[in-house]
Amino acid sequence: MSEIGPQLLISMYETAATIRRFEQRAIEQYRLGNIRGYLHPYLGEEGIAVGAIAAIEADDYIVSTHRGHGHAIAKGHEPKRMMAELFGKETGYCRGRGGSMHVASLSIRNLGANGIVAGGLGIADGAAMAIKQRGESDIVVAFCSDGSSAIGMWHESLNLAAIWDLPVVFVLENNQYAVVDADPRQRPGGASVVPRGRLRDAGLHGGRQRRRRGVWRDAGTDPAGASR
Ligand SMILES: Cc1ncc(C[n+]2csc(CCOP(=O)(O)OP(=O)(O)O)c2C)c(N)n1
Ligand SMILES: [Mg+2]
Repeated sequence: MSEIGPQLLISMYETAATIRRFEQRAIEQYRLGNIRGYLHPYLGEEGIAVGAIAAIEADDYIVSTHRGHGHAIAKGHEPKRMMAELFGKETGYCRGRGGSMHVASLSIRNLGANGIVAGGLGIADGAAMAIKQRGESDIVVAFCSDGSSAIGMWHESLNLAAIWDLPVVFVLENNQYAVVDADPRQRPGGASVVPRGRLRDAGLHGGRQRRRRGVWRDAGTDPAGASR
């Protein structure tokens, strides 16, 4: 993908609007008591999943978070089957066994949402290592949260991805809160997570790397230029 034309923009908007509508409906049904367990909506964060996933190919992988409905829909999950999963139905993506926090589909190359904060990141590194060992050109996009940056798995995964030169891109979704802790309370001196989570040369090489970098810049989300 070299440029973002009107057609792509429209389809990205449609996907974002679908996620928004899905979440509004899920919240409504949760409040009615029709969805059991926890529900972590992606309301307001739609643009991150849509933008990041528009920049990759269908055969690339994603790893999601505890707030994963938007990632899944942006990657190609059907909203109806997603909702069936939330309702615990057999017709859901994981036959209703996963629910809101464990939606996954290998055929869509979504390696799964995860109830453990930062838990998906080790899986992302593992998948990226497999891709590298098989000599394939796919990449893994690993979504993570600001709260996850205080967890050991986050540090280990970014470090291993860097020293093993793995084809994984970490996308940190900083909504500035981890449960009740606002961003400045999460780190000493309120240090921003951006410099620590800055995308390094994440094992992408040649034209593919340049192409993807171009997309990040076009989308205005180039982490090297990001600031808070
Ligand atoms: C390892 C671990 N510790 C604690 C929790 C409980 N918990 C659920 S969500 C969350 C943090 C949420 O904040 P953040 O990671 O920034 O994600 P957000 O909900 O803001 O998207 C925590 C601590 C958990 N799920 N996993
Ligand atoms: Mg947060």
